[in-house]
Amino acid sequence: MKSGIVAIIGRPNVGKSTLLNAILKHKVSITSPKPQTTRFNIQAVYEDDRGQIIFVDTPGIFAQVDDPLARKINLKAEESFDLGVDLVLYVVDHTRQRDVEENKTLGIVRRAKAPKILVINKSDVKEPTHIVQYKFLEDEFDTIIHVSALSTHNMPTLLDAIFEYLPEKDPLVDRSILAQPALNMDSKMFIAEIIREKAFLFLRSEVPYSLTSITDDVVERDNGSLYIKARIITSADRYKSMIIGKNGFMIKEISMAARKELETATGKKVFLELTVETDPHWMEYL
Ligand SMILES: Nc1nc2c(ncn2[C@@H]2O[C@H](COP(=O)(O)OP(=O)(O)OP(=O)(O)O)[C@@H](O)[C@H]2O)c(=O)[nH]1
Ligand SMILES: [Mg+2]
Repeated sequence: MKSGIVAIIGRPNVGKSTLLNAILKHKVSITSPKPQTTRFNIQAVYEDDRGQIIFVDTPGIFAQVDDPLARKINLKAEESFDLGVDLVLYVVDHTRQRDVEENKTLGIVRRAKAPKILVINKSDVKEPTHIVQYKFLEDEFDTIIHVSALSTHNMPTLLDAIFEYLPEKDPLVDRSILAQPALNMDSKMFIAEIIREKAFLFLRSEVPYSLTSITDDVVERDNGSLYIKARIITSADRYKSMIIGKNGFMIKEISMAARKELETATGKKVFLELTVETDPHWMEYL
């Protein structure tokens, strides 16, 4: 039996969370076209007859740390190494140029003592490509694998390579007692994340970075439906009115998309009561 902890590292938006969901064939981590979607390390278990892998999806590392949220998220990515990782997946996006963020991320990856796999993501996109800028990495990494997390292309090859580098060890957790693969997220947190994902999708420019989301109540009613009460918390009133939108249009859109996804995930009818409030200090509680 093989087992171990595998950290997924890369600059924002390269597709780390999409990759984790693709490997697990289960959504545990939210994704969006905007950078800095993931805000905390998400741990999830994969298991088959070869053994057990605990994946840690990390927030993308970004160079500009001029606001408190960015600073905290950067620290979270580095904290994943404190878990004592057995393998690092360094994910790069060949469709984007290398930049200062990429160099900073590589610097962190280089500090890890574990074996490292270079995962070149978005292989479904042929143009534009900056693949030549990543060529120099080939000597540094134990293996290089081209994947498309979106189309799930090459996931079995990636899993084969991961198992190859993991140590012979007994499983770290008892997967049979877990209802789903996520280890450090309960259903309330997952619901809040789905709401935040929809906010990232529908809100423009800096608004998604001004907010967080909290689930207050999840009640299963006698008829089997779920009643969920949740809040979006934002740092300023001007953001609050943008999140609510004209005649409540925006909050309705976010709420409807979240409700639909939660209905699909749970197989239950969902009532979602979603409100918006202002708290300029929410980042301090993160
Ligand atoms: N075309 C294509 N798009 C992808 C692929 N993988 C991810 N994406 C897209 O890239 C964007 C970012 O994906 P995420 O998984 O949220 O990226 P991330 O690295 O987790 O980003 P942060 O959490 O912000 O660090 C999303 O719009 C994904 O749909 C891929 O293989 N091909
Ligand atoms: Mg992510």
